[in-house]
Amino acid sequence: MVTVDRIADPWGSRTPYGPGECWPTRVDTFLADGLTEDEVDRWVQSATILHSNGDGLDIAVKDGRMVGVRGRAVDRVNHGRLDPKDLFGWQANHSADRLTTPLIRRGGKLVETDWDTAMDAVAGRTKQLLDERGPSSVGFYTTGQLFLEEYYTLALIGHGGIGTNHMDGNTRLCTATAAAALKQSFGCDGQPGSYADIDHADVIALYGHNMAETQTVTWTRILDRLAGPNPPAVICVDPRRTPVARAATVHLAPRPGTNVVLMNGLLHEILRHGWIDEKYIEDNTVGFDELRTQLGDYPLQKAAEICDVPIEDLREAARLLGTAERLLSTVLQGFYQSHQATAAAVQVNNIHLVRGMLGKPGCGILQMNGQPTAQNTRECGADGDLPAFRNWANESHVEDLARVWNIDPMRIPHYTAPTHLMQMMRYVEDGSIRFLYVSGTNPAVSLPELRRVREILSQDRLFLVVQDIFLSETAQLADVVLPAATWGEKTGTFTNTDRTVHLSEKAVEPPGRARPDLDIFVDYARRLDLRDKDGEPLVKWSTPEEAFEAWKECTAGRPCDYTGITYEKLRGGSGIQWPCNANAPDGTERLYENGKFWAAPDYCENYGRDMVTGAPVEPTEYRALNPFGKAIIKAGEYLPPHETVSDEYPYLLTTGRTLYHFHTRTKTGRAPQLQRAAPEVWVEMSKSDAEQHEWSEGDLLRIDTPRGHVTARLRISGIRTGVLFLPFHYGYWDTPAGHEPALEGRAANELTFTDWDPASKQPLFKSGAARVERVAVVDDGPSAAPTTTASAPVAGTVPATSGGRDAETTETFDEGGPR
Ligand SMILES: Nc1nc2c(c(=O)[nH]1)N[C@H]1C(S)=C(S)[C@@H](COP(=O)(O)OP(=O)(O)OC[C@H]3O[C@@H](n4cnc5c(=O)[nH]c(N)nc54)[C@H](O)[C@@H]3O)O[C@H]1N2
Ligand SMILES: Nc1nc2c(c(=O)[nH]1)N[C@H]1C(S)=C(S)[C@@H](COP(=O)(O)OP(=O)(O)OC[C@H]3O[C@@H](n4cnc5c(=O)[nH]c(N)nc54)[C@H](O)[C@@H]3O)O[C@H]1N2
Ligand SMILES: [Mo]
Repeated sequence: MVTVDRIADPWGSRTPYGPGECWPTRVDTFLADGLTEDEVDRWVQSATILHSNGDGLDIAVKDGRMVGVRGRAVDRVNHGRLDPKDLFGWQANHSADRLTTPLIRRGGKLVETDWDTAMDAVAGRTKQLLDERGPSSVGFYTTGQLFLEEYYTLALIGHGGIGTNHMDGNTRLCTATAAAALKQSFGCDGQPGSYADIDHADVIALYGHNMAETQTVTWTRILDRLAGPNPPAVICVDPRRTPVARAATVHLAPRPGTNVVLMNGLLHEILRHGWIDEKYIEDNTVGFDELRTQLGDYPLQKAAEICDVPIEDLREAARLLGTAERLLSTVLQGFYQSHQATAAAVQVNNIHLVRGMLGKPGCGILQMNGQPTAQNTRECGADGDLPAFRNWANESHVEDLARVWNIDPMRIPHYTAPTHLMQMMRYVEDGSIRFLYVSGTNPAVSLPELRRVREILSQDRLFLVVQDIFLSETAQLADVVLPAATWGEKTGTFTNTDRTVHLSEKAVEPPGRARPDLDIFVDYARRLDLRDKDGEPLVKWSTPEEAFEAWKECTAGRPCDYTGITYEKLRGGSGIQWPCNANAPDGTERLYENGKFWAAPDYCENYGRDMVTGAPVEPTEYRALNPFGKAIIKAGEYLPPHETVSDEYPYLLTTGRTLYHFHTRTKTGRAPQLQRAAPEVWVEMSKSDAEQHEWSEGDLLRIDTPRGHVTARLRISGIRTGVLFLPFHYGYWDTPAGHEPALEGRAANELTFTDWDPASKQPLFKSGAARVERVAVVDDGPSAAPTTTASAPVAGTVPATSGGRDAETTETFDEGGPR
């Protein structure tokens, strides 16, 4: 056993291994207040909730309180390891400022109330609007952070009970493009690959994915391969010098907004060399000829110029991709939150399709998720899909769903695709949506163009319900605030990026009168008196396990088949990958083995969309294109971004994450070790840009776009010249009293604009142009940005980020220690 400061060393000790070997176990433990494992009363099984990895862990309980966490050695995902956010973030559950009682707005102020009063107000306003204005006046905006059972219940209430088409999740901001890209290429959502592909791959390509900071345990698996015999080559596509870039064999740092041309250039080169599997293409795909024609316009030289990347680096990346024997690709927000998000992400799928690299060990595609339970938001239909990957444009799928729910098919709106969030916000702005029920998300910090968002959410005519665990920036604008119990205080299941389903058991009681989200939704349905066609209650369950059993019925015969999973089966061991049914009782590691896809016209989840206009492909058109349900190769034409640099706004602005914080920091900002590691907002700029202005590390800068401004201290980092980066974690809940949000200007989304990818409708957080000026020379040292991450300073004089005594954790190894 060794002791490690996991703030100073976020990835912990190496356990090197070679290709095809099993990733060694390393069990990470953190117990608060110097407790030892012997002093813990109970360990309660769960999985991690601050990213999409789904690392198995046990929660330590003493005297009815959480006191720590320990990774689960038996879990297929993490083999015992934990991320710093998971080691320390649970402490937020015990914060003194948790919401413990419902709040209602009276005389302009939020005041405490009881559950009956609060829920009667919520259900009462819903009924009133349904009578006066119909179902389209009611909207739901949920998250990727609740449990499967909760989403399925919400989807039933919204789609089946109230009959509104206005239901989406913050997954729209997060993984809408992952889903869209999978639907475009394979006719259906669901990751083809498995995390275990890391054990086999000889080339790993990460596209716009800072995995080292955002899926740290999966990155540890790659680091362990890199430290072992016959390590894989790593390709990184990111304009910043992230820890991934630092470890990469080839780092391509394109100009933001040029991903499609980069991908087309790489594909052009792959085709030019004939690095393709013609038999695979012939047997298993449609659309290759169009791709070949399209790629004629994208010689490598053009990509090098538009992306401003050295052509030798592009050539080397293409060679690695083209000659890989086992290629693993991962894609995330650097692609998904750009204009042309879907077009870019689909080109990654195309590389695998033309090379026949799918459904075999090491040949995975991970169109990554971000949030821990985003996969379930999508599967359950709480986000602009129908449950269990049913196709809203296929009448027989809607009828089948109505059968499961025992309602008339006409009750389920399907005249058009479910409304996406950005459109819902427009409807709220216009006043056609008058009731918005927000659960588990904080749009007043996480949506683009915050000044507009605040205006929309504070309108008098809008009835805003916010179900959260803290009085977030959004909750402060609500008419009713519902206090939720969260992870560790309630039971449920959730599914990670590689389709692994975990059970998370209740470990402790929620604070005060807070209730699990499931109980609140069920209560809401009861008060609305929603009924099926026999007059029975529409929502027929009240416990998580009952909800799970109902969900299983809904998934029978669909791609995400859960029928072989039970709570009992999830207890004790590892998570299980869907599909899991009578044919695959232990789950399914990889999809699309032997070129079998879920893309048949009668079965597929979606017919796809035009990637330039976003128009849905018509069923007849799809049937003609893909009668036998093969994989679909879709070419993408490069279009320049809508907003780009000008004399007035000469910098490209991009935003994203740091290792130590999760989103709007409602949890990580309340965990002292994490908050200390990244206490305030900063802005990253390259050394040459800073030198040109004669600005120094730590200077206070003001960043402006036409939407607003942010002030932040300068970190001179390895970012691409001409690009600025802001972390988006810093909202206003912990700014000192008396500071006006708009004046304070520290949330990155004050700057971002209202625009989205046409196919996935995902907003563009990684584009835009900005101007920057210095407002003060600060000579009390460097900015507070972490030094261990992408924000590493170029100057060697900045003190290293470290955690200190209360950040010490332990690591326990298989056979006596790290090799
Ligand atoms: N520590 C931490 N981990 C998290 C989260 C968190 O908040 N904190 N959130 C979770 C969630 S919900 C998500 S969605 C994921 C997100 O995980 P990531 O996508 O890995 O995180 P981001 O920082 O948003 O963006 C990734 C990278 O995109 C790069 N980028 C910016 N513009 C471009 C571009 O035009 N082209 C390319 N190729 N790259 C570009 C940025 O420099 C950045 O390093 O992380 C999950 N894990
Ligand atoms: N500029 C910029 N903006 C971005 C991004 C970016 O990269 N750049 N990334 C986008 C992405 S990928 C994402 S995922 C979003 C995230 O944006 P949000 O979803 O708005 O961020 P969170 O802070 O995770 O908000 C979750 C809320 O749910 C609450 N909560 C936690 N657990 C529970 C629970 O069990 N029940 C209930 N009811 N509530 C709970 C938390 O207290 C918090 O208020 O941000 C997006 N916005
Ligand atoms: Mo996300």
